Amino acid sequence: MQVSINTTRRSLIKSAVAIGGLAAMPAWARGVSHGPIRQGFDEVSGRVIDLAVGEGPIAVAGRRGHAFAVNGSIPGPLVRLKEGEPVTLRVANRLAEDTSIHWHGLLVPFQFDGVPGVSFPGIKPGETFVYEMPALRQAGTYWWHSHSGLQEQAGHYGPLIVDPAGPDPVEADRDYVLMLSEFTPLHPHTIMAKLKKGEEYFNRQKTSWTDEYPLSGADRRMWAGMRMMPTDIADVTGSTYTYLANGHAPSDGLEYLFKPGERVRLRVINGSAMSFFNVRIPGVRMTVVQADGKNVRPVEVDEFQIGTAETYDIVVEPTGEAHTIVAEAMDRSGMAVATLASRPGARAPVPPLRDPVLLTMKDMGHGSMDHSGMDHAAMGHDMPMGEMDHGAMNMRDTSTLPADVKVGPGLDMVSAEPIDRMGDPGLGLDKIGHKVLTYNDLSALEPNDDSRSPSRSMEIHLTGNMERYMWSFDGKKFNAVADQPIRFAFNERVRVKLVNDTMMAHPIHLHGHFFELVNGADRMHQPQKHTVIVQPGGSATFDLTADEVGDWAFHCHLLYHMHAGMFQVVTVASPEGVA
Ligand SMILES: [Cu+2]
Repeated sequence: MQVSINTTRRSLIKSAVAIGGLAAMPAWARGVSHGPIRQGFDEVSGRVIDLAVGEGPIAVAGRRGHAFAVNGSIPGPLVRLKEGEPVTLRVANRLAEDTSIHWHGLLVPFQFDGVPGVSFPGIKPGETFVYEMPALRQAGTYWWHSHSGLQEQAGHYGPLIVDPAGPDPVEADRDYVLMLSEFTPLHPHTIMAKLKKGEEYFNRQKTSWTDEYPLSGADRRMWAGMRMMPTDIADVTGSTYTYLANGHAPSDGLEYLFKPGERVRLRVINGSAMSFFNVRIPGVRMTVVQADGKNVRPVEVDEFQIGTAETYDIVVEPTGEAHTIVAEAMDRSGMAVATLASRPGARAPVPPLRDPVLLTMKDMGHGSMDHSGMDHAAMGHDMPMGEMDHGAMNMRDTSTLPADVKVGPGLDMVSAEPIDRMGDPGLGLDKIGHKVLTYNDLSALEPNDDSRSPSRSMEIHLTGNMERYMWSFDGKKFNAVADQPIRFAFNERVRVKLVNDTMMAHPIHLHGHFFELVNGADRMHQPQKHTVIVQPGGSATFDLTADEVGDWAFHCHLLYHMHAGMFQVVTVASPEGVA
């Protein structure tokens, strides 16, 4: 299995699309094929692009399932667009249910953002919806996916690249996409039902009295006393997921060819429904050059964690015969694998999964009293954990919450001391012994265009009740009928602080905009992102210029969290005098 998206082939495909047009419409586009779904993707480009959403059987690493696919493959085709050019995307629905496509990270008129119930009614079975995009105002690596129900988990997603109008500041000899995702033979609604019954359903790394985790008896009593689990890292795990690289299981042997000395650009897209990945290429340093589609000042790292819906572009200069690209699920329950190969079939060793991750006091909102291992001396005492009075540690002191947070069954934890965790490399990576990317390493390559300081600040709490699998913002589960949107005046500049009152990391995504991480970079170089991970028990802050008029989704990108209610609508009012 080889990938070779080289320039020659790309231009061939382009011309084929341009010449062939609709006359050569393949079977899937006519809606007649319900044959097996292919793994891996083709490329589509041009001024008019046709996409068809269908369904069919799929087999991944010997396991069979039923899946949704766009243009007959999972992931769906790489949509390749050009900055400065308009594009028409026609999406035909060949399913028996409604569908949609959201263009993740693209700045588009809100009626083409593709969120049913927020920006358009959705696409009915048999219908074709035409997205008319005006000249694109950006370049970079993005992706697209269904925003209808749980379709994304079933295969409805694909990569999207916008090539820059001018020269690309990132120079590379090879340009590849690495889209990470998951396959499960389970129906997404089955997963949702199991999570509702018990959030720990998929966790096969639970602590027990006979496990080998480095926990003392006192640690264990403390966690038990709180009725919480220090291994509660991911809701859905490798016990049901096969982790995919461009739709391929590790055993498929996905390959990226290179010649030693070449600069290889890898566009890493986390297109998963529920998984964070730790990405590394043992023996090869990676230079991060883009985050969420925006160029950043190059940062050299050995590893980075990528949250659901984030993208990172990296450049590597491999020298060996072969190097393994490892995308390990954050909870270490499995990995997606690919190979940088100097000749077809060349392989490097695949490292074993590292030890499972344990949550710490920091992840429970006690940022200033991290008891996990090493920090006792720094706290000015070396008292063993068991002697501290954890019974007195109130996990649900609601007195510190702002008045607009609803206190009820939807909220089982409040972060007592939520510290800013944007300097955090991500769960399990703080003592790894090599350089791991953090948000604080990122700065914008080009200066930002809004130099104003924010005129208003707001705080939004990420809330949940793990036991009941309830997820929300500010304790209020989203309800399309009753909800009051978050309102911004046109062109208003707001500083938004997200406080995580849960023990899970949430990747929070705002549609239609980029926001700037408040990460210590000078204001003109705060990195722009469309998705930000808020670490457990901690906070993350961004500045937003609300200059895209319309109604926009704002949600956790963990699919089942969004589905359970961690979702809100952001409304940006029209400028005065404009309808
Ligand atoms: Cu979430």
